[in-house]
Amino acid sequence: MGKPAQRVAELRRLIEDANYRYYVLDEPSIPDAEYDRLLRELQALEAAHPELADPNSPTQRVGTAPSAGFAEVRHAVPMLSLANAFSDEEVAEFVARITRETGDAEPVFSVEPKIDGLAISLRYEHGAFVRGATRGDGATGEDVTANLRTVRAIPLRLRGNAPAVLEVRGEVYMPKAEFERYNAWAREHGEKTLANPRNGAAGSLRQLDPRVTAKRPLSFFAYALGEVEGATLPPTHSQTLAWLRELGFPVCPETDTARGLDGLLAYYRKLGARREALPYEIDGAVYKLDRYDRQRAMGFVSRAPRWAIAHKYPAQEEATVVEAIDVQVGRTGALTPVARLRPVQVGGVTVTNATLHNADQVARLDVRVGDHVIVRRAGDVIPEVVRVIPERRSHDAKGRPLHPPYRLPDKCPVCGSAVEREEGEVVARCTGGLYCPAQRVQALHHFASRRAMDIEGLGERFITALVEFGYVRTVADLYRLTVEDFVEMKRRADERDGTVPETVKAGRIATKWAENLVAAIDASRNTTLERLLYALGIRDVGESTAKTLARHFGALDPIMHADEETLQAVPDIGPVVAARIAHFFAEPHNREVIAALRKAGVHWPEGPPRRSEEGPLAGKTVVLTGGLASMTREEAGAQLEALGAKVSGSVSKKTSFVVAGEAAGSKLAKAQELGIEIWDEARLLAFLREHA
Ligand code: 9MJ
Repeated sequence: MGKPAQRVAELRRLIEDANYRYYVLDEPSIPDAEYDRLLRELQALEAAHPELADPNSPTQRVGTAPSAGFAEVRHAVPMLSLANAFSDEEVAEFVARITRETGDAEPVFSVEPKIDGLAISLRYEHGAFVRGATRGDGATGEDVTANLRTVRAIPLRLRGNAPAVLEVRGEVYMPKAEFERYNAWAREHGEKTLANPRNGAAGSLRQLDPRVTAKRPLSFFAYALGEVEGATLPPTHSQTLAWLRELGFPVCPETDTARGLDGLLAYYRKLGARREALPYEIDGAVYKLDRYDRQRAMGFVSRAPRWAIAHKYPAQEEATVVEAIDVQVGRTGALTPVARLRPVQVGGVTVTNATLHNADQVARLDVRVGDHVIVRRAGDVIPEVVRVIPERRSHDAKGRPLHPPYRLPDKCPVCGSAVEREEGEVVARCTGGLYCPAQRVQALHHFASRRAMDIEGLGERFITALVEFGYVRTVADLYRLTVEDFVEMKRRADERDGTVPETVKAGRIATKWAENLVAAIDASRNTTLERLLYALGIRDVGESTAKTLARHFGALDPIMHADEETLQAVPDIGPVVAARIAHFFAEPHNREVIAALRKAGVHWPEGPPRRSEEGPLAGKTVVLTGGLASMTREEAGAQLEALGAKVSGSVSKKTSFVVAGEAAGSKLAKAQELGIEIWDEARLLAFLREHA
């Protein structure tokens, strides 16, 4: 063997070993970066030496070229299905039957979670993975070898002494977290969501393009054998599972053994209590008579063994009827359509509402009032409608659906302000901003924050209480609050939370904090236009845009009256932000809040517009980096802006010059690399003096 061949073999072993430690032992051995490095080295070597290619190389897990379809595979040993038990009584009958027929008073069982995925069979010859197939009808399945190679939990080579032929059966599944992640991504990108992790696994394995499967985060647990040649099996199923683990197959860690009916029911309850916390979805517990000689004694009925049973948990999906579709408005103004349901038990909990996520999802599902739907509740995720049962939709005499397709309202159901949804955005939002009660806490919190109106001491806890008890509706109401209001608000909040302070119990009421708050609110009356603009919380109007607007227009009224075109003419304001600003000020509720702020005495200096076309630095973009001795960077920036410059935080080809102070780092290096003019502090000071 030449050197590359040796290294290739070594890399494959190292990578498969890391997979084994990660997926089977659950003890990651090397950092992801190291794993990626080994894989890249192997890829490079295989590319340079095509004669070393191997379909079972870990590099093949990224997926091969698409195929036209799946070949049929006949299972040498049929794949079994399990009989179900839906009650303790049915399990008791199962155990009694076994005791009666085997004479075993307290039989031992292998007890396993019933993983909700897709059953598959994996065939290994002399330790190498040669074929993988779906269960199909149990006798014949589909050849999905290329897709299964992409599932990292499935070993491509077995460890240790592998038999001549080994078929291993188990479940391919999509972990819950990956399922949620996938759906969040799909909703954001307008793609079809997966109904449940099981469909996620099934759909992924049915991809004709293995490269698509490779991107789906599937995993695998082994739980049964098919054909075996050249090995002597241990006498029990649980020992077989231990052997499979040694060979490199992940076995579900919740798997155990239990004795007699009591043992089975105790396992069922313990596993049920952990069901929601498990990282994969299960729909029951499986009990398998552990001893193979006893299994043979029990035999089969049709394709189901008489020595095993699946004890089901309450389903996580149920059918019910949509009685209405409402809209909830979140703290950021996002509108979420919610289905009001005919109450239904799902997984042991009564569900009356289910989220429809957003307008796109409603359109994709085509959910209408009156529809029969499947709702799903799993773990701590809010219940959701996963599909409509179309054949149960009601129609009128002419065969038309009784209800039209659902449309989101164009007015906010909470405050009546306009609803807008931007191009390319899935979320529709209320434009009520400051006025909308649903958005009050968030709007007030932002308004009071340090870089906005800077009301010291007015934190989220107080704001929430002020809103909940009705002391403030809009930001303007803050300016009417008295010391007495605050003291009373705090007393009510403490009473409600059961946290009455010792001082109050002792008959003393602290008021200093309230006086300080009222003083802080009063001080915030004296502000600047840019702070006010930022404080209003117009979406995408951050401090920098607020400053640009304030400088460009000089006063609030011209901004409030500017149309989108005028706003777009301002440097750095694009069409999206221009539209947001125009819509904000077009909303009568927002104008009322501004009028109320003025009336409450909030004021700011206004001046003539200062277009950046004016001044010696008009049209120049400047970056400040490093420390200056004579002033702060912010002060230097303000002086440069006063001369017409635009101050930016990052160096690019568009940068006119960089002011570099002490210990300037990467920005200076980048400027040097791009050949951009660099000023030291002395040059800056000279320039400022000259143009003062
Ligand atoms: C699942 N789905 O987790 C079996 N299964 O055994 C377990 N399925 C099974 N065992 C024989 N843990 C036929 C099916």
